[in-house]
Amino acid sequence: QVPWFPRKKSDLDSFAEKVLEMGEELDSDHPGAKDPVYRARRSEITRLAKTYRHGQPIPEIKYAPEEISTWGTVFRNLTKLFPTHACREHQYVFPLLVQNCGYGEDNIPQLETVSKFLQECTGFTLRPVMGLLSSRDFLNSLAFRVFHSTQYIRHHSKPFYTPEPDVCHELLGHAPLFCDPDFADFSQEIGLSSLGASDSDIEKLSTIYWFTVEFGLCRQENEIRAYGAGLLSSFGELEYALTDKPEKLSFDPSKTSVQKYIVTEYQPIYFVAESFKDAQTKVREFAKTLNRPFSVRYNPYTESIEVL
Ligand code: H2B
Ligand code: FE
Repeated sequence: QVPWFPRKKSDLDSFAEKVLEMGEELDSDHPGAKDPVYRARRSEITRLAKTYRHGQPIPEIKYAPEEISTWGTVFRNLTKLFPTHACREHQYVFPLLVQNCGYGEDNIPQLETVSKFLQECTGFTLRPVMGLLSSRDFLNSLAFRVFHSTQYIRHHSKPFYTPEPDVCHELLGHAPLFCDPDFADFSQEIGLSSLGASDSDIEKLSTIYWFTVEFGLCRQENEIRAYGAGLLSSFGELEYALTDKPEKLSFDPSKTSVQKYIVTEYQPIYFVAESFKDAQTKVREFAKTLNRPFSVRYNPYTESIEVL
């Protein structure tokens, strides 16, 4: 019994209402839980994501001064570390996002602007989402070169902490890398492997996603640099990850996919990739060992999946 999976890009519309947590409600320990103004703002923004459909322009959000100032604090601190800590691909594209997409400490870029820019670079697009999707839905969308992005911002009382993805994490951590062709291919490869995969294989692919797209390190000119969005959007962990405190192992899908991890603290272990191309090849080989009685290919002309 093969689990259902999306066959065409518009099938991703069916994920819009299936959000795991914090889509509409905030946990009691969320920094914004007791702030009615913040909660109202969150529901305003998530409502727009809930009704978004494939092909529509992503609604523009008019961010309030307080929201822009939170973004500014995050932006100023991270951009100090990027030159010494971010991978070369991130450093190459960041100034282009400043020039073309309104990245800056005084402006939160619009998802629509960034999505159009990504599309011109690699064909990746952003799609607004209310909150966390299931691993399966989230990974499946990568097969279509679609990245689900939140549009709200973390609570202003804790600019360096968020228990969930927010617009700082998506736009400063994830979006720049999707401009890189090899990284785009790598991400899509994980997505393709996840289509119709068993629950235990989804678990393995999620773990690979965690140690690469979220917390990946890579070797560049004999130095180790960060490319994972969880690192590139966290001032504290970005600095920590490149010290010799954590353990650093070579990225190897058969080992990486079964590594246990914690989500609430800095990672004790990171995996280092040789390059995005190499990582993609390794994931493709690994995918062949998963138990799925067919293979798939994405047809970019019809924006649909061909089952082989
Ligand atoms: N949903 C959303 N909206 N953003 C994410 O970054 C995300 C997700 N990550 N669902 C997924 C789960 C990740 O933790 C993996 C694939 O399990
Ligand atoms: Fe993320």
